[in-house]
Amino acid sequence: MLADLLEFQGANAFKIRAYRNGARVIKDYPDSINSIIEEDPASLLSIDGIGKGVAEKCVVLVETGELPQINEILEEIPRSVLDLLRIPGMGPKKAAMLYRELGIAALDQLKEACEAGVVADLKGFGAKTVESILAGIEIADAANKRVYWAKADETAREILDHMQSCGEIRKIELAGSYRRRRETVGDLDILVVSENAEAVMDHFGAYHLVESVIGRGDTKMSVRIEESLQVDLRVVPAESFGAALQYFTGSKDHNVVLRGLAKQKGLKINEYGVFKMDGDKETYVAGATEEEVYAAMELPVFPPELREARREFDWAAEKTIPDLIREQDLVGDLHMHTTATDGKATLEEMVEAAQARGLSYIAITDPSQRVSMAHGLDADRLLAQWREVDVLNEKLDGSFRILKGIDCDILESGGMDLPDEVLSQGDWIIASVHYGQRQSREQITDRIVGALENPHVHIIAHPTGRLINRREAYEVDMEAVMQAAVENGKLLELNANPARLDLHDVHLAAARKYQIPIVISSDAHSVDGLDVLKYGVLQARRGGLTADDVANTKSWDAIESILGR
Ligand code: DGT
Ligand code: CA
Ligand code: CA
Repeated sequence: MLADLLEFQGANAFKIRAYRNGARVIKDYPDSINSIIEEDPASLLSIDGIGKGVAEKCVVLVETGELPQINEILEEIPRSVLDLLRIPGMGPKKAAMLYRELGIAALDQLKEACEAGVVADLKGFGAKTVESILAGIEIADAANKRVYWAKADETAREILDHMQSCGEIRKIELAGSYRRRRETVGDLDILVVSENAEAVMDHFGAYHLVESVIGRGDTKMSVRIEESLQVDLRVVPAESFGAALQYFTGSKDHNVVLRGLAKQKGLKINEYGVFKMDGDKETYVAGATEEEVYAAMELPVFPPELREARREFDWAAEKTIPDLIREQDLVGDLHMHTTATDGKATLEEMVEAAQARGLSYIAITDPSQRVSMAHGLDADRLLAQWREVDVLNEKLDGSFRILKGIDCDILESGGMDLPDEVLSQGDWIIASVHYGQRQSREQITDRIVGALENPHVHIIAHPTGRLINRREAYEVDMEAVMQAAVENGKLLELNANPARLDLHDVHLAAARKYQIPIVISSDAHSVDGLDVLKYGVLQARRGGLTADDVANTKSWDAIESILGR
């Protein structure tokens, strides 16, 4: 990155080449630069292709996590110019020209300029170049995006499936943010134990979705697969497998804390193992399994979802690591649409599908009239649907329960989209913000708090309104919302849709502290839509929630008593 920025600025060509070579050497070097620097920074110089300047910068970077020189350059030019360099065929020189001549510093500006025809007039650009830039922007855009965990999971399973047919693999495991169940994944990290790394890497490269091989060394290989997801594969020795799994699962912050704790104990921990330090002498004490690695540190094996250096080390010290909720704990689903509005399945079909999935109750919650795009329900249509529900419940005769619900819009001006005397006849009233998302923090907070104070409302759905990779959350004072939920005995939703997962982990942890019951909901718009509940459970685990913290692990009767009925 430094090399690119320097070239962008027009610095000395030798200097640029030194940094670029250095970066490549480090990337391909079999040992991690971190551990080399930890042991003996001077030995960096013995690596071919690394000179004094590069070595010094490596030490600063590893020790402080940043480079002053990069920070200085970034004060002069916006960081977004680096996105331009992700366009295939766009080098720093061309990017610099776009920046100097046209003030273009970001992908969307470049796209506009190309479409307006001003780029084609630049020296050395022309119509053909513009065409390939436009195609390249699409690719760069996609590469910028982290993929939804659900999507990464599909890919991960397919790759594992493919790798099963390689006879040379003794162990295989996915690490990284994928294993921590983060809502989005930057790249996949696979670890393998094998006596034959070459065969494993050949097999990996032969996977049919591999678009290109980014790099291949003796034990490490990176590929790009369809739609730009990168997958890193590392072959590690059996005695280091647990240490590598721990290290590459991360998070980085979790590992930083862990290394500090190791030092205090006279130990060293890295991707090869846990070592007892005695002066210069180090003795391997653990590394084959993750259990053994954490045990050597006198720590429990943290569920990967908790490894973000938030509360997990405190919990370990207090022996209060929460017993995290599991998918099979959920017994009901309290948010879904039907063909009455924009859903694809009828009320009956949703009931059958929920029964087939082992649930014992659902709430039918089509959107209210203000949500005109979804053909939302007015009072008459809603009451008609609720009569249908009564009839169906009669037929089900207690074997399954359908709750009369609605996802009622919280109006832009505040207040609910349907009158109280209608809402009071329902079993389960959701309130949520669909419009006016650009209002001030104060306005939106007031609207939501107002809904929580309405005696007929039970829960706020997708409380921050974010759509991952597509739309930022609206401005809202979540603490005020949580306080209002506590004061009024209301619940909050964790929407399990992979694009929402809202509330997020930090909010969920806060809700747990406030003892606000969370409901994990599918917000299904079809029968298949019910299957997303599992992603909500993973997000709940990241927030440290137990089954007891989540209302729809309990019977409907128990939820009624939470609601004070
Ligand atoms: P991602 O891929 O951006 O969604 O996030 P991760 O967490 O999978 O990050 P990634 O793929 O860069 O690296 C995987 C893990 O390897 C990371 O969680 C922790 C570990 N790791 C990588 N680089 C470093 C590092 O420089 N220092 C430390 N302590 N750990 C690192
Ligand atoms: Ca990763
Ligand atoms: Ca990686």
